[in-house]
Amino acid sequence: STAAAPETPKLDKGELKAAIVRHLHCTLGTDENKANNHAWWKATCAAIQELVLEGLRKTQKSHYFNDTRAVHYFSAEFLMGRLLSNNMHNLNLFETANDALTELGISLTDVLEEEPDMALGNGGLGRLAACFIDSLATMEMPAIGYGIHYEHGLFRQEIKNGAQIERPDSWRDYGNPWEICRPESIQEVSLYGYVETKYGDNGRIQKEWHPGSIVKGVPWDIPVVGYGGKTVNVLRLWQSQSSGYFNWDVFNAGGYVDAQVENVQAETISKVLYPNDETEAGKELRLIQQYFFCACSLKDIIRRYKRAHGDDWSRFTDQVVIQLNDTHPAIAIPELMRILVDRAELDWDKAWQICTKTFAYTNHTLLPEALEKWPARMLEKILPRHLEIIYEINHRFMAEVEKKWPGDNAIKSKLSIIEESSEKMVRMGNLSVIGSFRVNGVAEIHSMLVKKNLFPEFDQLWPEKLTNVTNGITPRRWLKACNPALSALIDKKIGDQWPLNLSQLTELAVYADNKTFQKQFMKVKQDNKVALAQTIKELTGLTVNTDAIFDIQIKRLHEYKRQHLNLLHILALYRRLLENPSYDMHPRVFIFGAKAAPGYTLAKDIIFAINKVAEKINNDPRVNTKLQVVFLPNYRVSLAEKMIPAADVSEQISTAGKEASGTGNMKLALNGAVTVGTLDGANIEIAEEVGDDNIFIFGLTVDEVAELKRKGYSPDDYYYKNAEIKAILDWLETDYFTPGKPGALASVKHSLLSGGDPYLCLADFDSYSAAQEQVDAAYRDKTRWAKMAIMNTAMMGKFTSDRSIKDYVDRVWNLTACIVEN
Ligand code: 26Y
Repeated sequence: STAAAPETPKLDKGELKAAIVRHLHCTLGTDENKANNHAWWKATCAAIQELVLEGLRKTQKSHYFNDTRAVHYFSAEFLMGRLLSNNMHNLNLFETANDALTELGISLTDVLEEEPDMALGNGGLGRLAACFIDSLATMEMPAIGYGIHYEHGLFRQEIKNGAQIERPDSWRDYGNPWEICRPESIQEVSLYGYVETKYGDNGRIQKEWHPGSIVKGVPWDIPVVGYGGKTVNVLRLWQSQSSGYFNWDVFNAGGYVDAQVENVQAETISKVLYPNDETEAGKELRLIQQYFFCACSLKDIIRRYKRAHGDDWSRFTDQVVIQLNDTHPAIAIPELMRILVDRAELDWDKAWQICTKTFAYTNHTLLPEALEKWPARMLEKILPRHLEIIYEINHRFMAEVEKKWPGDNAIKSKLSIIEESSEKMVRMGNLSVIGSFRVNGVAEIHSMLVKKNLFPEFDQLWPEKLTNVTNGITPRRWLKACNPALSALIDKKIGDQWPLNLSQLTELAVYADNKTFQKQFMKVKQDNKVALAQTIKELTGLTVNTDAIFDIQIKRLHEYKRQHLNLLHILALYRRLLENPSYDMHPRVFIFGAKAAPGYTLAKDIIFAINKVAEKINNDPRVNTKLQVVFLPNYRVSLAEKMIPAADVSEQISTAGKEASGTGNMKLALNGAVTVGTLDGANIEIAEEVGDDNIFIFGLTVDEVAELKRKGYSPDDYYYKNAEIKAILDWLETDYFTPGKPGALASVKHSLLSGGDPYLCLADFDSYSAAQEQVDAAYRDKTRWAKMAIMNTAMMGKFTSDRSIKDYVDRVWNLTACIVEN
């Protein structure tokens, strides 16, 4: 590993104590007697931030003097979670801080709870970006994350009478101690207006965009501390602000009130994160958000490049690589072309050569509803010059297609950036493939499907372009910090270098059969379950049985992820227990965490159904010693950190071919949970690593799903042929779970019948139920289960995000580490 080893802490306990108290006095204006936990949190952050900023200065100096090539990770989402604990761990100051605060009479655990999550993302894609910037800094790679400084992150979820309510997330209301405003790097971004065609003296056609309005982008920098504390990179997030001379098309010298309207419009751009994932939100504001952060970021990159290289563009692609996290920042491609052609006056071919050596694109989904398309009319209104450039890119690309497939109009219309539907649409996926030098999927099977089903012709045209980089997770947050007891046990057995070289965990495998180690490992799990039970009690009032199997499904609520398949199985267990009170099963607690997109009705209905079924089962003394169901509200990074260490079973049950990778699957397995999963996404690679004995695979494969769909899938067949399925679905339509309100859960039933069930829940039900019986049997054999759990932790080395980053470095970015001197 190229990463640096953790150093002795830069401060001792006494110095840290003094720094915290100094900030309590001089930054917070309070004292030890008056300060509440929030003030202690802020003072502790400020003390840590001093060291962080020292590292930042040294890093920036090193990068500047070495004139390093850097990756620029463009992402509309960065799901960072909390930073204090992470920064302390990465600076090797966690223990010191714990001791320092203890001596001050303060609990570090309580102080950490004061920090609001930085929830500037929806789920997997946003959290992946956060893990990647952690690994980049740890591996001492010159890198910068670029995104949006949303005023409101993903909504806070409340559950009222079983239903999801969305409340605004106000993570910055009392200040963010980590961010630094950089007014010296403010950028301006144009919108709307029209394009003028001019004829230059050289006879050359010149295009000039006369914008209708201009907004300011204010950068906020969040330091990203690598493990070991040497490299400190930055995450630069743009906040929109009125430029003062905001001048909308129809603006006429209005007064003070009109000026306020402009301010509001400009500030709206970075106001909220769109709470959708996997379903396209065709909103004008979303396009403006995307363009806003891409344009600011490109200007920032070019300013930095010009400071070192002046107007000589010849070295640009040696210094700059831009990774597009899905198509959300794809508008950066025509924006760079505009800058090069209209502003720098390079000829098209030269500009295009630069562009296609600069961008690489990661695809995260095959679901058609998540592939972004923008109406050409909308682009024309907001970004008129960009639409022209896209047409020109497409025109030239179509000529290439004609060369490869002469006269084949079907292929042309499929590969065209422009979809000639009743309303002309711009396909951002096609634009991203055409404008990038590399395109990757996020797990082996997903990348294979990207090649075979999504972009087969692009793969024929450019056989080197499409590739795979399997996702990963940072073991610093997702084992060392979130599971201190397991980390300490691992340290004792194999030393403390595993956070930097996760493959070392295989050294645990020799202890998988060792009775003493099994006891120690399962004792840690048990303690973590007791701690989670306490959290469950606080959040829901429910007392759960900590001797039960903790069976956890945590992820966004979506039909393809099939939380409702889990629910059907819970209902099956409930029925079996009612019909046969001595039905033999080990007690199990099913635990869910999930947010639904606010406009996704069926997803919200499934949350409601889970909560109503939970209420009934938990209050039914006939079954509740064996079966309990918990829905934990407001699932987020900091709650995941409490749930994952306590999981016995990890539910990864998406329809084969639908989950691009999954990353929660990796976090749970790393913490010793055993997966019940389909052959989908990274589950396949997890199964390869842990071995068939240490995972429960069920369900149709990708090929079998395709075959069933081809033959014509009819869920009603299963309903009428399988008495248990019929009974369960009919049960949902009664008022059993919603007394006095029959039919309140009927939408879930009907979504699964008569031409419904698009994700084949009923087809996979029996196989799932059988897998769950195997889980039950395995858990009752304590030795067998302990071995399985240990083997999961031991074999997860592949899934460190350090390995993913190494793959990107080798196969996409071509970076070299820059060692930062201390
Ligand atoms: C177009 C817009 C509404 C949109 C916004 C967010 C579309 C998609 C998304 C987010 C997608 C996402 O989170 N995808 C997940 O990416 C993870 C990281 O690669 C994968 O592990 C996971 O399988 C995939 O669903």
